[in-house]
Amino acid sequence: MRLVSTDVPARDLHDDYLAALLAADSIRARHLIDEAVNDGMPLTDVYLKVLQPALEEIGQRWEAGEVTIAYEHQATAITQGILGALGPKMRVAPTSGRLAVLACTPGELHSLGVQMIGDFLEASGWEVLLLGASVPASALAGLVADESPDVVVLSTATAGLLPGVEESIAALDEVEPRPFVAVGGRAWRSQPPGRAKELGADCCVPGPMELAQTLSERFPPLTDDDDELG
Ligand code: B12
Repeated sequence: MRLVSTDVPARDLHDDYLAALLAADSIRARHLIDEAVNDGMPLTDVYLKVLQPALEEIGQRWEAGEVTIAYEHQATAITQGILGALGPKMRVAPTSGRLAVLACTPGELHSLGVQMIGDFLEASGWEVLLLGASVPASALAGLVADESPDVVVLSTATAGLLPGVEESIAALDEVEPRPFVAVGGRAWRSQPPGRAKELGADCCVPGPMELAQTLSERFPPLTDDDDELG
């Protein structure tokens, strides 16, 4: 994964990509991203400086009544398709021996953020089980009991759905061994510091870079010795 970043081209690409989305020009939108990636733009920049802010801008315009829900839906569908093509380019063979289960909390339909998180973790050598939108707490806990991941990542974008985080963590508390629980997503931006800990989460960081960093420190790659002990 290339981490060197050049802000101006990313800003220009963001503007062009947003214009293509607003013009419902899926061919141009995909072409712009393909070209930037082929020209060597770091995928982390494409994700965090182009795709994510373009969708945020679409959301603001939808909220302001400037674009309809139909334009928001097609912008999301185009971006989801692009993520599907870029994900495999981010991925490296799992090298850490670590497993993460990723899910949106109950009722939460915003699933692109958790998909991005999965791509960043896979780029860091994690094996990822991506469950996607609105995973009921009991079903999540059942899968976690079966798979014994090191980490469960819970994503919540809608502020009104934060009670689902507490419900999910309560269900995970019953699983033995209890996994490390990381929470995040847009809904947390409006929460006071310490709120995530109060709900029982082990960590709450803003974005995928910070999460990958935190988890690589907390869960260093397993060695052959760990296998023998385990
Ligand atoms: C696309 C979209 C939808 C789509 C989602 C489709 C899909 N498959 O995901 C649909 C149409 C379903 C939808 C529905 C709704 N939406 Co909507 N939606 C959006 C929009 C435009 C883009 C979301 C997106 O994909 N962003 C890009 C991703 C990559 O960003 P992200 O989710 O923030 O994720 C990043 C970080 O937050 C972080 N992250 C995410 N998860 C985690 C987890 C961990 C552990 C960590 C560390 C980090 C992390 O990393 C990601 C990458 O950087 C946003 C606008 C916006 N500002 O985001 C509104 C927005 C989120 N939606 C909004 C609303 C109001 C709704 C609805 C309530 C509308 C309605 N009346 O029905 C419903 C709620 C549905 C539900 N129950 O969840 C509001 C939320 C406001 C609020 N205060 O909560 C927003 C902000 C729009 C707005 N400006 O008003 N929406």
